[in-house]
Amino acid sequence: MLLEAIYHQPKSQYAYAYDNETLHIRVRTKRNDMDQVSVVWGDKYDFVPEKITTTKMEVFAKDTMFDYYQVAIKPPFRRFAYAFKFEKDDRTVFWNEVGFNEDNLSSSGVGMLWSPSGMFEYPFLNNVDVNSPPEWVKNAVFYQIFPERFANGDPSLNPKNVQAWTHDAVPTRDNFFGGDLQGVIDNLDYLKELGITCIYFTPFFEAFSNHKYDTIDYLKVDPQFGDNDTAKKLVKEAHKKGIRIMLDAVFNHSGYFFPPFQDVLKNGEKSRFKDWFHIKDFPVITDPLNYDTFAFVPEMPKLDTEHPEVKAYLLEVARYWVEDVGVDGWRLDVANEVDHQFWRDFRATVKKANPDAYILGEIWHNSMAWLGGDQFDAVMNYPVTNSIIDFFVKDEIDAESFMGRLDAIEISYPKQANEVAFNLLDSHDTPRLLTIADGNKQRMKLAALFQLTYTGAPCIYYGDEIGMDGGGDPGCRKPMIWEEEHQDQEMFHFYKTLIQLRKDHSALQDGTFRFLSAEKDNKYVAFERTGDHERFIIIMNSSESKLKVELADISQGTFRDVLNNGRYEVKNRKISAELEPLSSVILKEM
Ligand code: ARE
Repeated sequence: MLLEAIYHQPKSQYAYAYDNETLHIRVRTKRNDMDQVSVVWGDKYDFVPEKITTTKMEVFAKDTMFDYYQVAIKPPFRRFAYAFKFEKDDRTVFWNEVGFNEDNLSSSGVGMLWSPSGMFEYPFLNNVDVNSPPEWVKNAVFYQIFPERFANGDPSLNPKNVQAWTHDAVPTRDNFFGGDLQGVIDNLDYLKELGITCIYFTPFFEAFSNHKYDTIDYLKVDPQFGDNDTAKKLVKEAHKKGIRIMLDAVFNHSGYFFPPFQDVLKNGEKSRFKDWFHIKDFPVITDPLNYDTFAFVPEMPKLDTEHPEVKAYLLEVARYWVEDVGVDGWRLDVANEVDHQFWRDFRATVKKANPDAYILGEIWHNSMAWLGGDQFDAVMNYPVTNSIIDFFVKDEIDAESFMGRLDAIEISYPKQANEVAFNLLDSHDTPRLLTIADGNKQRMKLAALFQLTYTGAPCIYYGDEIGMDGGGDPGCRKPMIWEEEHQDQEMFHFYKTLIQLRKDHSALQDGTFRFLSAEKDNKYVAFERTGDHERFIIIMNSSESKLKVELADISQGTFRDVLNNGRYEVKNRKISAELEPLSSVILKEM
């Protein structure tokens, strides 16, 4: 037993409330080190040996170095004092807040050295502290739209010098193509046919650039896209078709032409808005920059979200779009550079307007500091994006590392945050998936198939479903291709089929996920997804060779290949399959 590898932290992703009565307790050990791990627990106000319970834990995640054990417990009085019990061969070790203990144990594991004061503790499960993301997100399939580039439904709004909307148009940092909100309304049936259930819009508020991340007026739709009535119509029409709407909140910074910033430029220290930003000295100059900005972009002055007026203004913006216009969620731009207290108040405001609204932070790194229940429901899951791409698309890691990376992400967050994680493969900030795959559509499909059968809410970047390509910003922002002869219809059919499969089976949405095979040096993985009455086994061959695979330790059952209709039997707890290079089988228990 390697005691040094053991880790647990009370009141963290290792000990949290999953719902109003259930606590999840997790502990880390060295990989393959223990025969058994348990939680030994009791009520802190009635901590007597007869009332101590021992509950076995199960391994729920592994990486190359560690096993992670988890158990769900419903303590009768919603509070709980606990220790861990580790067993290997003849050795038993207990661990509580005081330390490791092998001596002086009674048979229940509660010896003289054990008192509630030495135990780990979950003091009380208060409902308001439970991280409870909206249920609908577990079943959602998102679709990201960059409004300037999806469809032009109202040419009368076209900006000057609009470029021709052709399949080979080239986006630059500052050209315009005339996309607008009416264009989205006109194509809701297309999106419905694809099967998506929520649109994530990058910003559509009044701004100067084509991407609109440099806001001028947060309460107004950009005149190139329509007006607030168009936005209301869009929300109404989308809702009628069962499609929700999420907007982009760019609250870290405003745009250069935001009137308060213009006032500061004009009136300097005398401006009543001088404290709305982080200005180091006056007059304000851009070279060298003497105010804080997003990155080093002068057009994006950083807002002081601690300032009461700024805060009140932005919270009203958050409320307005949710309550008065009816949008269903906010994606928060540069979320990790805005103060935590702002986000706590933002959450209170948004959830008051609509308790079911989804709050999604744009954070590319570990985000536990925002996912404790008081700030965001989820984050854009770029660490998952990168793992999927490195394994299926770039062929840079083996199956064991792939599993290790995904499981390490899973253990980083409470289960409810993973269930509504925003799993994207590309976006307006990255090259398109097909381009990352160097045009290899089989590899692109492997990545998409994994995304659409994995835990968390998948998001498709507009146009991927018809085989669009494009490099990093601005290459990934081409106008959507609408001419059918230039669309990859087979790709559309692939996405549509998988989206429908996911929507038809809750096991693929919030069912349990478990790797069945992810071995060192292998280029294939197998995993199981189980729900209340359903079980799927999915095998994915990410190598350029044919694969013959036999999975062991599978409980009895007969399976059907849902995409190709073959029949598979479990014999002697084994199931075998043969796969073509770069292909997958999705087996559903019959
Ligand atoms: C423009 C040009 C770029 C140029 C840049 C800087 O297009 O080619 O490099 O200016 O001069 C928006 C526009 C961009 C625009 C940018 C600045 O969409 O086109 O770029 O404004 O005007 C980090 C942040 C993350 C941020 C990314 C871009 O953490 O929040 O950088 N993403 C959001 C939006 C963007 C948006 C902005 C922020 C600004 O999604 O679209 O840009 O409002 C690593 C790091 C991450 C880093 C990531 C990407 O993984 O760990 O922290 O994200 O790379 O760089």
